[in-house]
Amino acid sequence: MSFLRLVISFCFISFSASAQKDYKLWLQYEKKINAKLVTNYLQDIQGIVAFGNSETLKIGLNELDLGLNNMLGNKISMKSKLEGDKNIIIGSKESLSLEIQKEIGNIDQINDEGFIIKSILIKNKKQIVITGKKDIGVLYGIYSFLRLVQSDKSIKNLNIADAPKTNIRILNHWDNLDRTVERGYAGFSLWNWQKLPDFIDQRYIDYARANASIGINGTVLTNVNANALILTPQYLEKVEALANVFRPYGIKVYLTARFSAPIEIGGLKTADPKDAEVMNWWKNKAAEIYKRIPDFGGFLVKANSEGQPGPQNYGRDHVDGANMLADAVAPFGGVIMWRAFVYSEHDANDRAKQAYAEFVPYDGKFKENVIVQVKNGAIDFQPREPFHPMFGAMPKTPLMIEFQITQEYLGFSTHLVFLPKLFQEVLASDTYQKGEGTTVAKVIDGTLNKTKLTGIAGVSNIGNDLNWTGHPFAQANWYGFGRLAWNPYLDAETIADEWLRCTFSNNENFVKPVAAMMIESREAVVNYMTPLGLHHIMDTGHHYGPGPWVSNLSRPEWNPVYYHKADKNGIGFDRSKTGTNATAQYAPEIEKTFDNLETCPENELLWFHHVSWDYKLKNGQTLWNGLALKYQEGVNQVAAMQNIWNKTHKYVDDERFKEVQMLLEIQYKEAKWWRDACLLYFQQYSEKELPLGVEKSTQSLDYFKSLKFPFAPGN
Ligand code: GCV
Repeated sequence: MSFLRLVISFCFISFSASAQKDYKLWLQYEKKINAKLVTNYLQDIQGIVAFGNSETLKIGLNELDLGLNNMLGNKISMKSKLEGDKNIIIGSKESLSLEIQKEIGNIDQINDEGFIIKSILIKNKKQIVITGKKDIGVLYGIYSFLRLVQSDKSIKNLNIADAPKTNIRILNHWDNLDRTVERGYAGFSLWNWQKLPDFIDQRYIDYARANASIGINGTVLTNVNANALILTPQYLEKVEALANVFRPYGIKVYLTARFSAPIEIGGLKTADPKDAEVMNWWKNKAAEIYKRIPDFGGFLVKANSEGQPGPQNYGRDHVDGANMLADAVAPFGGVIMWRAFVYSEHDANDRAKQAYAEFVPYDGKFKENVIVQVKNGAIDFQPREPFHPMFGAMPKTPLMIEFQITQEYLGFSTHLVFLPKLFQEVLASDTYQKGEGTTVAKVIDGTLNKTKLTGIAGVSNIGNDLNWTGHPFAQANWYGFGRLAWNPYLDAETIADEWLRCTFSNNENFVKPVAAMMIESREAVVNYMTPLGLHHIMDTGHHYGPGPWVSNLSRPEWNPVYYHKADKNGIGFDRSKTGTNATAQYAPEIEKTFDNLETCPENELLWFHHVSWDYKLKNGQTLWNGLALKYQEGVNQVAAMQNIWNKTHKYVDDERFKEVQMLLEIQYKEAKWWRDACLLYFQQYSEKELPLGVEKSTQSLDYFKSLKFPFAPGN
């Protein structure tokens, strides 16, 4: 072999080894080199015995085999019978012997997707049983067990019963049929429509596996800005192929329904939901889909929002539209997820108030297989938003929350921002719907209003990039979303700890500081982009980088100036009683807190109030100084993140270490860009000097205004 070829092949080998790590997500199953640990595990496991032979169980069995033998060094054998001692027994409860069933205890403490992992004695021999009511529960139990081993947790005397708290735990892909992804920053869509249905990309299987490992059980394959073609036989055949891949992993396929599809692909003259032909068209379409995909989940619909067609085009309302579709899928057990993301160019009202104003009067009017999908906040996936007031106001309607995992407004896949911190903040917010402690989590998991249909949706950050999500740490947002959809009461710290151990290393010297860095990263992005309740001041269209000066867009509420309202007197959007009175959409306890300048949480101050530049913050600083210092704090936080990461090289493979290092360098530069551009712009109104400790910009405001990003991704 020539020297050059040797070098090339060496580079290729080292690239692929590292790239594989990037690709393997949190399912690394690294070999455990700590001999004591390995011995401890092997004292408890020698073999795996499976009862049952469904595809789902086979997947679980293979996963245990792969995971344990990778981690413990090929010491675990698969057995066909329960013999010897120290086995892991897997199977649904009813497939197990009565003797084992008796040891498991009460299976009714879990639901159909739940699992029990228990150390038991059978004929005086130690066994670990992983069981559930159904095989999908067993599979979830297996992933949970493997997570314990991956993160060096003890597996002695196990007695775990766990079950998802929501029914629909779903990714929303904003993937177009040409494979571009709206707001996608990790390459193109995974769905290769041209090669489907005959070519099954290994990626589909790996995608399903990753989702199952965190309990995600649904996927909407297509963009909410929908294309009716997906409902034609040509595409449904391809959807069917994907559904077949995902089924054994417990994942149902859903599609977005373009409301005007009866016209566009059905040849009808109208899409009026009260028209008999239209109703019939959807009924037939549903029957056609269910014939191919008997467990099809249903439709997600964006109607009369941002130019999408909907029932209002025919003088009907959201209830008419949703219920008509609900009737079409009801005979097959399907669900309609109807989005409440609406605001109108014809409504001069505060955009933040419009969805509530439109939907709350419909409370109790939707059919029982409709769930209304509400974004976490009333504007649009900002670095920080107060929880959406609809969560406190529709007790008779199932509401599911929609989070955005893809970082449209949070630095794309370039910035490291750990989103479970944001998700947790919203889920833990108290709506006071039925007094203190009635949190958003309790609304959406159905415990508050005894809602049967429950769900959590996350706008996916997945694409065909080698590492799936663009930024290695954006994988943690996919992971964290799944974990919170399973259990909306989990805390971000636990999730960061789990993810780091499974993805990188169990070494405490790595996990502790890096987990702290992840936790801090959310507040950092708020500080350097939109501190103190500022929002939607990103540049136009693509939403990357600052654009507080933008004021020339056709719809007022698309302009950042609409949101920050900076002038000589101060800054912020007055949504209190003296302003748009959006505060009145919250329960009285919350309304009072937000409405009063003195009690409004400072991190949401400028969301609810127009505040004078000289207003005194709790720390004694004037608003102007406080704002400037927050921007600087954001920059300093990113510098601190860099310091932490730079010390991790010995725990992380070269490639991922360098990827993150480079990305953090960009993030640092861009945090300064945000600080400088925003402060120079707002300074025109405050007419005040920067306080001590805030660095001065080396560029002019005109320079920042001149920056253009014509080919920004995801737009
Ligand atoms: C899919 C925001 C985004 C749009 C997105 C929309 C929505 O406006 O910028 O890209 O459209 O939200 O959630 O429907």
